[in-house]
Amino acid sequence: MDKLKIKVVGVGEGGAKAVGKMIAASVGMGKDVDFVTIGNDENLLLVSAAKTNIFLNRDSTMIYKRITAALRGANVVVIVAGAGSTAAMKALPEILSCAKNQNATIFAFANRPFVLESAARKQNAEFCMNILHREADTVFDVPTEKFFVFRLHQMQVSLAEVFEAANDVFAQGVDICLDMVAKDDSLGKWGNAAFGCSLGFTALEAVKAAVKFPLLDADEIKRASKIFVRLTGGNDVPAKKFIQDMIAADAKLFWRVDNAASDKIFASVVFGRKEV
Ligand SMILES: Nc1nc2c(ncn2[C@@H]2O[C@H](COP(=O)(O)OP(=O)(O)OP(=O)(O)O)[C@@H](O)[C@H]2O)c(=O)[nH]1
Ligand SMILES: [Mg+2]
Repeated sequence: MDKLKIKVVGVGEGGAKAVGKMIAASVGMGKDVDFVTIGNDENLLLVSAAKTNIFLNRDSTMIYKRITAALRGANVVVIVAGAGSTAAMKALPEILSCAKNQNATIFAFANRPFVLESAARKQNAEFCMNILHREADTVFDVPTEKFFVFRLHQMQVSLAEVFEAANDVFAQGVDICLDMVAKDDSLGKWGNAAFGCSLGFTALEAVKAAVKFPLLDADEIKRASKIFVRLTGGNDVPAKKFIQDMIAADAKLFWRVDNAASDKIFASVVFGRKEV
């Protein structure tokens, strides 16, 4: 197959900020990736480094046209959004229908509102998560509370800092997924999924820490039906044995080792959960 054409779409303020982080971190380097943001805040879109920025306060025919033009030709569409946002309410149905119409594989990274957010946001999130689970091939559905742990070293943590952590973590997740689909585009269907990553001095140490990543439940690895592991170098034999010993007998393991000039090994794992 020809090189995959990938579109990463940040929806709302959160999605746009996560996309900004990805661009700054060169996520998707060497791949055919375009970044798109879609939102209500024109000022935020004005400072965006994404290739296309779509303002939502227009008539809906115009919005659909612009989304269609932005996603044209994509084999893979990756959506990043705060699921409680009005932007997601408005844009997600359009993005999903447009991506489906061109048979793109759809990934979504979405966070649910924090417990103290409004009932309206929680309602938005219910709607948005439902359509994502129904229409996307892979959904990383994360309660915002889970991101607190990334700022635990701070004395006081504001919600803005927790969102900032969410954006960092999602940027990392998108990076992993872009490698996952680049390896084999049939890897695109992971259902209700979760991911983790970590540095280690050895590949074994790195994978052990990655499977304990705070977004993962304790027994996630045992429940997974598909597992993708990416390592940057190291002796991967002990790491592979560790993973193989943990996963279910009928689970499918995809393994990838890249070379990187660093003393430390970086491990990333993605789990496709078994339906229970
Ligand atoms: N990942 C992430 N989520 C965020 C961020 N800021 C807010 N959220 C979540 O997303 C929802 C709010 O959406 P925003 O990202 O602010 O989107 P918006 O386009 O400003 O839409 P509205 O705020 O609803 O008008 C909230 O329910 C939060 O849980 C962020 O920076 N990153
Ligand atoms: Mg907002």
